[in-house]
Amino acid sequence: MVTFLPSRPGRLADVPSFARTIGGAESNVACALAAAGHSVKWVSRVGADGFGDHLIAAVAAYGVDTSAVRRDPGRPTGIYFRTATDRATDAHEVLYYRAGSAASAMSPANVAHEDLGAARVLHVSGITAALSPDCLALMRALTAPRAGRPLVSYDVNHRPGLWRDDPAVLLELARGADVVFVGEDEAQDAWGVCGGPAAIRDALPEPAVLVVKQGAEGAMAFSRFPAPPAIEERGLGRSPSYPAPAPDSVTFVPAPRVDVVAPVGAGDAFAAGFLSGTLRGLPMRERLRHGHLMAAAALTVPGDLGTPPPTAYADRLAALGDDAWE
Ligand code: KDG
Repeated sequence: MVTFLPSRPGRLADVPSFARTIGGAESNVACALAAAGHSVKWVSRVGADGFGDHLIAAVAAYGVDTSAVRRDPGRPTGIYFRTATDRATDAHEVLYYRAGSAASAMSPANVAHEDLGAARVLHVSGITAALSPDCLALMRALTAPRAGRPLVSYDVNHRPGLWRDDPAVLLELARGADVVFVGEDEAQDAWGVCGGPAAIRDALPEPAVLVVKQGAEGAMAFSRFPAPPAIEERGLGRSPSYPAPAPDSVTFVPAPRVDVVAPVGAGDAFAAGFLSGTLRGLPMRERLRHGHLMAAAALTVPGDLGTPPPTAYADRLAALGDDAWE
């Protein structure tokens, strides 16, 4: 999506002008992963309009392969406006113009398996499921078990402003994924699951890896694999031969303290850092730390995309002892 950021704080009704930039959960993850040196392809649909040109060029400038982004001459590129985050209440206003957008017409019929290529990881977001019945069907197809499937990573991303149906479908989709990211607050809002990370894991035992984000506190990962790198080394996406549930290993990593400018995009950055660590076969603690470091970069800028520390420096921070990290 093209994103419009306000020129000054205040209510949507009072902000006089907005600056154009880019946003959208999946493209944010793609840009952050490409910035971290990974080979990334973004699969989407945008309008055959100037905003679509801008979006493709801006995402490509991060090093993302945009060859699987289709142009739709009959539908516009999705856009949205948002206000600055009120630091006292953590609230901001969002105004979406994406009903009938090119992306909302994505479906199992127009997203080709070839577009996914030989990817090791496929990252999807619950936001897409909210856009239209066709998009929900696509999400169901992508998270369905099949032989040879890439590792499917899924960020729940509950956006109450987009849901007309019951967001419980976000839980159904999560059950089909291999790696799931969910905020403790969104599990409560969308599914009514209270009681913290352990209660969320009880409600969602299927994914091999479940990462529960606890805001400024940190994040907790539940992993069914005692040696997490085995997941991607074996190329293990959910298939009919998916391994039987095993006891979890549980890893908590506190988040570094930062002066938050805007929280939007931080979850995407966290997912990118975690997936980068996953693709590199790092231990779980370091995957979570890379997630936090990328999220910190996004939290401290007004837009969705921050500038994370260079990988070599982030690796040194991620390998610190617990006392130094905290
Ligand atoms: O995660 C960031 C996204 O929320 C933002 O870029 C816009 O995709 C978006 C949405 O629907 O909220």
